[in-house]
Amino acid sequence: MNKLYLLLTAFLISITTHAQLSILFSENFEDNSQLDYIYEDIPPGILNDQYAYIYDEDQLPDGSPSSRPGVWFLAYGFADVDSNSVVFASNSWTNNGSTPVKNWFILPAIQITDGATAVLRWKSAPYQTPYYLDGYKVLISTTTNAIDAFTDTVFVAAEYISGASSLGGNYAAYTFSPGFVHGLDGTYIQHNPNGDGDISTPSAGDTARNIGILREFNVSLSNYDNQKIYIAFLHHSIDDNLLSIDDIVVEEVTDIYFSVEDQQSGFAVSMYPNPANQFVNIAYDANTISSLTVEIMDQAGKILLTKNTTPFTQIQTDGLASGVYLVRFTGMQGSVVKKLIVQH
Ligand SMILES: [Ca+2]
Ligand SMILES: [Ca+2]
Repeated sequence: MNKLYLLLTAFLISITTHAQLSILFSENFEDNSQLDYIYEDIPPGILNDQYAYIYDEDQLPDGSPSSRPGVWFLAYGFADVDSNSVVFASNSWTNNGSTPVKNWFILPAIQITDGATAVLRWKSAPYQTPYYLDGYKVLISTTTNAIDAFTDTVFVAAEYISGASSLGGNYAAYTFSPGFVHGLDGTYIQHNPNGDGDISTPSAGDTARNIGILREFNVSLSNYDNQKIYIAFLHHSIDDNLLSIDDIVVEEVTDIYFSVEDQQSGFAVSMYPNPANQFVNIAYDANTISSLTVEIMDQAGKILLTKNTTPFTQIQTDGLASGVYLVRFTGMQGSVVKKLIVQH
């Protein structure tokens, strides 16, 4: 009896894995000797798919006092908590108030095989915000890695347009281009303790120059099922300062498993990622569940969103505020409630 119990325990543990991730691309910039695949200043579209490219389309000279390169370069993360991480940085300080820099970082070709679950994740941080906040775009091409082939825009970070530094950290008083404004929600910024006026160590009161902390973003690649894609980070900003990106990952889920508890309850349902950012995937075992309705509720039980699912369904969560939600799954068997965390 003892032996049977032990075997059963081992069996339970072995099948409680939820999902198997395939990493299709990953770069954290930590190992300098591993970055030879990144080519510099050869116009993209000429060499083959295995290479990444950094390309200085604007050719504007540096206007900063620091002799910064015209293309992406290796640096340490700007904020104290990021300062041990090597990041990819790009300069927009040109003293040219009308022409944007266009610094491209184009990843090697990536073959998406399970678009329903494929995700691009990365982190970024501006050197300062809101004053002279740097903006950028994430673009996708499904044809070649030439710069005019990047016709799909999947993410836009806003840049500073106008507003004096005397406005401090009052983001509402500044104007920005369309897109995500880093620091607007008061998170992922560092106020600085040293009062020497240097932007690298600005004063505690200089909230116009909060230093950006690396913040993770993700976008679904569900539009690119079974396609070969190229992903580009285009630093596109007019005379601001510096931008960094880090921890770029493209991944997809190849196998989905369901927990024993879920299977025993008759609800072999998997919900991921959790915490969710822009979307959550709902997957269920079509062998045991014929149909399933999903309701996302606030903690008081008010239904915010209802969806009839297929065995694999993606639900956008970018319209939900950060917080804890209840998700009710209802099928022929009855219903079950799980917790979903949304984190922006
Ligand atoms: Ca440039
Ligand atoms: Ca890094």
